[in-house]
Amino acid sequence: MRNKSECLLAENAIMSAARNLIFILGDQLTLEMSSLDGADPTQDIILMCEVMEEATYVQHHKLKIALIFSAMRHFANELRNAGFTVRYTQLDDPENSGGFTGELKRGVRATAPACVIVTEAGEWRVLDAMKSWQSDLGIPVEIRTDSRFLCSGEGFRAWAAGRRSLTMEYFYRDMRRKTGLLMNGDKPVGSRWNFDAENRKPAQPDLFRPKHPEFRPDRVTAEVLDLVERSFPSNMGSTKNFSFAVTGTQALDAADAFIRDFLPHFGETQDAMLIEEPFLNHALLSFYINIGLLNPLALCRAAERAYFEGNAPLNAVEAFIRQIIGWREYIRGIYWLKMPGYEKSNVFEAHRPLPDFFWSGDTDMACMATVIKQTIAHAYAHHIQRLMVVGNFSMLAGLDPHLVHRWYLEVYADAFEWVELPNVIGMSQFADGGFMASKPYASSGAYISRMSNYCDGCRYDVSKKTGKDACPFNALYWDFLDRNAGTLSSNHRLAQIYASWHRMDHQKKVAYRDSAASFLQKLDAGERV
Ligand code: FAD
Ligand code: DLZ
Ligand code: SF4
Repeated sequence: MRNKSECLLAENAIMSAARNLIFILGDQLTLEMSSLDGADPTQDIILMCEVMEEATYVQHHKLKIALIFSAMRHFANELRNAGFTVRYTQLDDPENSGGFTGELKRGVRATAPACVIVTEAGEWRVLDAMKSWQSDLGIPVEIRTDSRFLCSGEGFRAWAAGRRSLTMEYFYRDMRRKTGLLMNGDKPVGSRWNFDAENRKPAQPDLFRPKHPEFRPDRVTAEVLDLVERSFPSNMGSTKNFSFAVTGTQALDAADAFIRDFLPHFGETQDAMLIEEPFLNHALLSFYINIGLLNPLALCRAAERAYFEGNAPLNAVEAFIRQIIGWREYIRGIYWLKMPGYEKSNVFEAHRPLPDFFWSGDTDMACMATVIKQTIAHAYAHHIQRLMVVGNFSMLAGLDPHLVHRWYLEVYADAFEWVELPNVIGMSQFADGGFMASKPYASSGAYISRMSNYCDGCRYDVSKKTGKDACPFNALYWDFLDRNAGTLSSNHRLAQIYASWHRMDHQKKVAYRDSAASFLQKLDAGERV
């Protein structure tokens, strides 16, 4: 790997091939990409490719592949309109080598550049491959930092060094200071850093809640949808109702709609779940932010403006900004701190395979059925659905965290390993033993009942603790704590819960254990649960 100045020197030395080949990946779709800094449309060439290696490293949801390919093709057109020459390989191109390295080699052979320029990949797997490109190709390869993030991998490592615990809240405050977002000098606007005490209420169905914007496929998208249906017929979902934004302009329209119609209520319904309203006041913007169609900092500035102009309350705006400059950046920091190897974390030694209903939603548990069916339909579920329904069930039932991670990477359109893996392994499965979260996000059915209307129509009874009609989350919750007491009972945040378990009548404990065992037996036998 060479640095920028070495690359320019190499370029000057080989005057006959002074052009650079700029390689843009499918989640780097913005003219602001660092790989394009200083690019010269009159001589540099852009390389983009749809490759089977990326499309099959997990069996991605059809909508996810379609979004990425369509956004890539639209971005290639945007680059052409800006005067660049784009070498674009489509998936079904007979010459397609099937992988990033192969396509880069073909691109170098065809264009004889002085230098290859890329922005660092978001995923460890791809960055690792990038590091061998220079020796593979025999020409300089310049890997630039991804300037879309506020905190680099090294920056996070420095922040984490010497801390006993990596509390997100402190990291977030540093990001507030760094960006000046919602700051009055060195003090937070409203004199508090965090307004979550005013957030997180249950919600009622609201016929008058505005609809999230939908974008009709154009000709470019229609071709991609056809390609995806032909090439990945057995992947999850259908492209029939594809309505994602696929250009930066459309994504900005989606962001404007969010800030106008949903941001004012964002905080208060952040944890709520309703059968009839899968999206509530969530942003539905992660897919666009993660592939480069929206700039995260610009989005936060737009949300901040809504507060200062009196269009959204502080509790909502602060919560939204915290998700992006706090959680999103923190999660990425954890990824680079812990990779490689983080994906193998399994502190509870859980080895149960995922039940078939994870791919169909065919289960009597109304909460799981709702979230999984919604995931199949939209390649989307909001945070609490991912964390407290599917994630919670997976951890309580002892599903293998590595398989859980692969499922999340497959099914959500916003899933890229750098953001998905710490959310699953660290936050939702506690598989890293508490490196990231101070206690497991485990709950019985009571939490789901309080925050949703799922239990109303469920065949299980959330108020029953044990027995075949009782909500399975109830017995699984205590059984999880009991079977993992060796790992968890010394956690001071769980002290009261373990004290309740120890005080519990022996017969009651046996009933919980038996109920959990018979549920898990049915699960293992592939019976309907
Ligand atoms: P909103 O709820 O409206 O939040 C606004 C924005 O904040 C999001 O667009 C996102 O950019 C950011 N954000 C919020 N929470 C997080 C978080 N924990 N980590 C990172 N960014 C966050 N997010 C992904 O982008 N990709 C994933 O693959 C992913 N997998 C997840 C898996 C699990 C088990 C959990 C618990 C969370 C996961 N998240 C993931 C985080 C979060 O659930 C999604 O970012 C969010 O649901 C996206 O929907 P939204 O745009 O409507 O977000
Ligand atoms: C997710 C994805 C898929 C499905 N396909 C492609 C592709 O064909 N070409 C491409 O450039 N990118 C794709 N991506 C996104 C990449 O997986 C992502 O850019 C890397 O994982 C970054 O680390
Ligand atoms: Fe889910 Fe239990 Fe409620 Fe049914 S009763 S929806 S299984 S929490």
